[in-house]
Amino acid sequence: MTIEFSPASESQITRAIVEEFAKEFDNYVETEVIIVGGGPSGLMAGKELASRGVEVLIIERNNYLGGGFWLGGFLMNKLTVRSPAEKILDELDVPYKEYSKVEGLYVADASHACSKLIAATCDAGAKILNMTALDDVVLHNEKVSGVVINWTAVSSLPKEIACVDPVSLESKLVIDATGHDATVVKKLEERGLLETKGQGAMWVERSENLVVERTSEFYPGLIVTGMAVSATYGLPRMGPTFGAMLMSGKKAAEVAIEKLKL
Ligand code: 48H
Repeated sequence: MTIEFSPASESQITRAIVEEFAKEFDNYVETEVIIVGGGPSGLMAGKELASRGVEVLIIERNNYLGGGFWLGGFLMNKLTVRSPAEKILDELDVPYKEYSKVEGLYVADASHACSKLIAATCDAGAKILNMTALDDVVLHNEKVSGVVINWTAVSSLPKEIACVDPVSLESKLVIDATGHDATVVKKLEERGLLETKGQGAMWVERSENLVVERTSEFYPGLIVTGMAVSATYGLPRMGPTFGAMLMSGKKAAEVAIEKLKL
């Protein structure tokens, strides 16, 4: 079988990429919401916001999205959610089954769940900058007003051969979805503007409801979601069960929408 691909030269392919990237980047230099971290909570927040018509940009330091959602527990490609979070798996059209010995505990294939969530977030219209790491925050009049970013690779270059200045993006709100590191919150803590408690020990039955409950604006302009909430408030951890991550992402989006209305 012979297939004839459309003609395109090397330079045309390069221009297609550069021009489209530049146009999109330019649109998001000033935007409504920037989410730092493309794990389950950040993706969920991005999907909800974009599907409600909010301009949203997700900054992810890895070359892949999904964070800890890809692996589930202990490299076994299975993750769990506890009721009522299976409703989110239904929304995402992720197949799952109830664990036969525990009512309300559901098991899904991690790679299937993660790829569906990524696809839903992109389909909703959220834009992604990957291989891009948070370097700092933009702070105007004691309100987080954007982020300072650099290519992830820059941090692994020896300082003596490359000093690459980062660039800044402005936004009405920033969401810290960076997981256990709570990287955005830590930028404010480094300056003595707030204090975090560090993550608590494992206690699944106490952890998930608390994460969702505490998902909120932690500092003017900065909403915290997912494991960043645990690290910020010193809440117990929950191990490889992801319902709270998804529900916290949804709540972060609701909080953002309320703030954007003000
Ligand atoms: C750009 C960054 C930066 C940065 C980090 O870890 P994640 O999956 O986070 P959550 O909160 O959405 O989900 C947590 C979950 O995966 C988990 O670990 C659970 C439930 N643990 C329970 C337990 O007891 O251990 O995703 C965070 C994302 C990752 O993709 C990072 O690469 C990214 O944020 N990220 N991106 N700039 N400075 N720091």
